[in-house]
Amino acid sequence: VERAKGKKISKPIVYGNTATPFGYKRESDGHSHQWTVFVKPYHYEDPSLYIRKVQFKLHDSYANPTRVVEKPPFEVTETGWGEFEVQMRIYFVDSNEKPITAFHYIRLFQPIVTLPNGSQQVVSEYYDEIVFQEPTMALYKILNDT
Ligand code: SLL
Repeated sequence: VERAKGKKISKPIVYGNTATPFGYKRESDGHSHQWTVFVKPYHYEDPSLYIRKVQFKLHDSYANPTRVVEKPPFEVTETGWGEFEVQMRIYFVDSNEKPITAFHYIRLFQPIVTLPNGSQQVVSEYYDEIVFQEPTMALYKILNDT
């Protein structure tokens, strides 16, 4: 395949989780929080132009811990009682690009952020960039247009 020689394109992303406490511990399973773990573009753009799917690997205490999300938003919402590390494997539309793996430690208790409407939420998120070194010409065009 033809590659964009000497070119490199970065896609800014944000990954992390939000969480909200129920305010009590549920009798049936001991769960105390609802949370969402996500990977999203930092800029306003359609990530499905270059991301094919994201596989989230949850803690083994979850039923079906491997969750595959094939369209945006690339996120998983669950309930639970404990914090743990999620593995996120990002697969690209261009099959010449190897999947990349990122890890995020799901936070349920800290840090608390106050939203503009006054409500509070736990938010733990990180900025990162996916760097495509000498992408194929096809991908180079797509990335430059998004
Ligand atoms: C650890 N931090 O690393 C602990 C484990 C597990 C979290 C935390 C609920 C699972 C379920 C849940 O919150 N698990 O009931 O489905 O060992």
